[in-house]
Amino acid sequence: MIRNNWTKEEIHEVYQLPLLELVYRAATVHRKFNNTAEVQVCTLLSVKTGGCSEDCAYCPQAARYHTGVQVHGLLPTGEVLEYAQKAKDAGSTRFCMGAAWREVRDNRDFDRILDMVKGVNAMGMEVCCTLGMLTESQAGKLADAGLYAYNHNLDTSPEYYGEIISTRTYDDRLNTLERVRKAGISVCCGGIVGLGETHEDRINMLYTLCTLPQHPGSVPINALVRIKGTPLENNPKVDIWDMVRMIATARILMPKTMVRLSAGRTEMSVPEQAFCFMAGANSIFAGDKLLTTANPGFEEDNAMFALLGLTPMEAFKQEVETGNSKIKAEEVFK
Ligand code: SAM
Ligand code: DTB
Ligand code: SF4
Repeated sequence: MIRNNWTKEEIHEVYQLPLLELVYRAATVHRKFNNTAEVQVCTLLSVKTGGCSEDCAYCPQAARYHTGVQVHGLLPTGEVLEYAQKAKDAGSTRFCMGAAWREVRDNRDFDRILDMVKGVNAMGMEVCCTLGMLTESQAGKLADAGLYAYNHNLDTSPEYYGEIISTRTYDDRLNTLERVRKAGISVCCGGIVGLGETHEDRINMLYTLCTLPQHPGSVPINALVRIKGTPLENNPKVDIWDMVRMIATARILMPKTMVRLSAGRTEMSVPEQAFCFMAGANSIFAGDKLLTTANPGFEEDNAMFALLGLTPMEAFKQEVETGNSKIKAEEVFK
């Protein structure tokens, strides 16, 4: 059963189960609702990097921290589409374009983003963007251009949010998510483990996600990538078992959601990642770069998939199965 009336007490009970019992239960839910052999492979590209006005304490792209990130304006459309084609050729079925913006502005850069969305969509990939806050009209324009998903993370609990970001509020984030959902775009929304939050904060973030009007289509679980120059540079490395616990709980609460083992994989061994897949993760970012930091390359991941008996998921599978898509099955399989 897919539920969005979970209580905090129920979530707490799941989250605090003995680890192996939790993983067993999550793996059972995963087998019931999904093909566990399949993992969605997404590629990210930072189309506009650095110089961001926000103060997100984890982020290498915030202008106020000195992180050495190479700042650049919006990339030319041709360059982006070339990169998308390479990602497709390497086996990715979702392409996500990120911009270091607080919010989208109605200007020529946005028109160019719409062209990029059209171009990637025409390649038959699921196209995703993460561009900061959106108005209702901007969400509509992105949907019309063929945007499949929009990534906008809550990052942490409502209670802890103010410790991490002061230049916008949790409600700002929720409002954008609502606009995305209303425009008929799949919501991609998750968070980060390792910001200095408590277990209660993690539970409260999961509570917010699984009690949204509809579960997000995907929930990225990022391990903090510690960036020199940011306020969180000296945080302790995220414990793998904290990642496993978070992924397993997300899987139980949101059985059909794509749970993405996101940032932090370069610091995880293959056995550690295998535990995350066992606990219900069924999506990764592939390619040797996330937005600005390193990620395992395609070859390394292909070897891991071969070893673990995993195969890349085809595009638009989730929507075809759930039948609530603008995209018809015939179009997908032709
Ligand atoms: N500027 C837009 C925004 O904030 O929504 C889009 C890009 S922003 C970089 C996308 C997400 O990347 C953030 O919400 C955060 O969850 C994740 N992220 C950024 N830096 C990270 C880090 N050092 N470690 C883990 N995740 C990070
Ligand atoms: C998400 O949850 N993680 C991705 C994607 N959505 C945009 C970004 C991770 C960024 C890690 C730090 C960097 O490479 O800049
Ligand atoms: Fe800017 Fe997004 Fe980084 Fe925050 S997370 S500083 S909004 S790029």
